[in-house]
Amino acid sequence: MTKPIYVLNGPNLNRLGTREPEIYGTTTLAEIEAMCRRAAGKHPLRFHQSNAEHEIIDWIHDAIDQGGGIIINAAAYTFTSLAILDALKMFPGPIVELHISNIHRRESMYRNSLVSQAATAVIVGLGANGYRAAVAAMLELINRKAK
Ligand code: CA2
Repeated sequence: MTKPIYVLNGPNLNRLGTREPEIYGTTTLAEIEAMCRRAAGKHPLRFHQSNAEHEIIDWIHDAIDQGGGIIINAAAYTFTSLAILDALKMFPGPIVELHISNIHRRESMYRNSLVSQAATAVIVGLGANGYRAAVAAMLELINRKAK
């Protein structure tokens, strides 16, 4: 059975496309989900967003039990959540950390990602297209491991 790719999104990302378009663009999260599903093709994909830390942790636990890879935009939890980092460290497969904006060009509080300590790869600054790139990269990482 093919293990699904989990695409996990953190707080406030459900409001994408509604404000700060100069930083985050105009694409909504629903459009990003459709983009991810197209990029994944036949590969199963679970797409989630929550404003609650514990829900994100529960989805990481689901992925530990049944996922092939995790793509995560933990939003503000990226910089604060040791609990999300601890959960990600338990995941045995590839993890792609993703940010729509280039966090390294921003204020200092956005530069120290905890998630990066568990990530296989990091994609930042490609806007919503970063999700498409992340799914393509994840398929390669999963297939490379399977060979
Ligand atoms: O660039 C990213 O993807 C971020 O993870 C987005 C987070 C921010 O805390 C990170 O530093 C970088 C914030 C998301 C805020 O959500 C918005 C939703 C609608 C409009 C504007 C922002």
